[in-house]
Amino acid sequence: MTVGETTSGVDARLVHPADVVELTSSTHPDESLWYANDSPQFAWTTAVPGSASGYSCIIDHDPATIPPAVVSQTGSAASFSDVADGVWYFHVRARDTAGSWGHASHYAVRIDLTPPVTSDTADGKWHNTTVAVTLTPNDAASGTSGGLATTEYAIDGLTWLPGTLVTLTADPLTHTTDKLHTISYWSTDVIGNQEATKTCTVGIDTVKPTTRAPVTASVRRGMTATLKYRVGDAAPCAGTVTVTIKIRNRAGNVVRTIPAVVKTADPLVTYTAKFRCRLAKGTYRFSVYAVDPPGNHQLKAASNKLVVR
Ligand SMILES: [Ca+2]
Ligand SMILES: [Ca+2]
Repeated sequence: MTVGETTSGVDARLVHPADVVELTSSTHPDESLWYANDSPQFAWTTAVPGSASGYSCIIDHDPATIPPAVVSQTGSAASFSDVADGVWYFHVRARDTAGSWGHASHYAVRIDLTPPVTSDTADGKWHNTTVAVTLTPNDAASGTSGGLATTEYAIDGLTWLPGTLVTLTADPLTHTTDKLHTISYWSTDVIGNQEATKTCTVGIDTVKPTTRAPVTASVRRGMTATLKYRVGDAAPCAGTVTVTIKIRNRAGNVVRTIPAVVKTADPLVTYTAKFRCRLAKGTYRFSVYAVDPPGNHQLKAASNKLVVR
């Protein structure tokens, strides 16, 4: 509570008999602390008990508001409800029985009923290298620093750990961490308002896709050639691969590239690539390349013969 103004720590004016003293709050007893209570109550007395004939009260966000010289109530207590989150200041001054107003008194209340909101940097995509996900809690009232503020996360529903940096390790040698990982997380603010658990996903896939070209192709020059192929990618994976086909002559030079297409990775499905064949008569080889969304390329491109008659 602050009574009137001071200069250099010395009270700069005389005490008015109706000055409000002992302004307290039973609901928010410490002005420096946050409370999860939006119904603050205040009570006070005057310097000379019984000297007041009425009071002027206001609650706002300004620490130094002087309530107007208009009696708003006669009792020496006030309460409010549904007060929004934030720092508020209750102001009160009293009028004595002769109509003279005392100095204003002020009381700060800090209200926070709202949990923080945590954001994440997960992209929900598949990766073949280690991924770091950053969790960032935000809280407009009591904040996320100190007190009961914390952020906790769990990877795939396992151990909950405090922290804001989540590392999903990729191991291309053992593939043991390959998975569509789910990160669960929540934060609390300084006074412990807890956010409902949120989740995000990050896929780790270090396994290369595979291609097959089980059928020899044959085409009359000038007609449409049909190249058959299959593509696979072991789970866990995104389920699609980007396929490119290159046709080489006997010397090994690429003479035609079939533009990349995205296909569902299913080793049981035979796909076809068609093109109008203007290649010279002869024997060629077509090779099927695949890359999965995280960027793993097939180890050995399947290939087969293309005969142009
Ligand atoms: Ca809060
Ligand atoms: Ca893969």
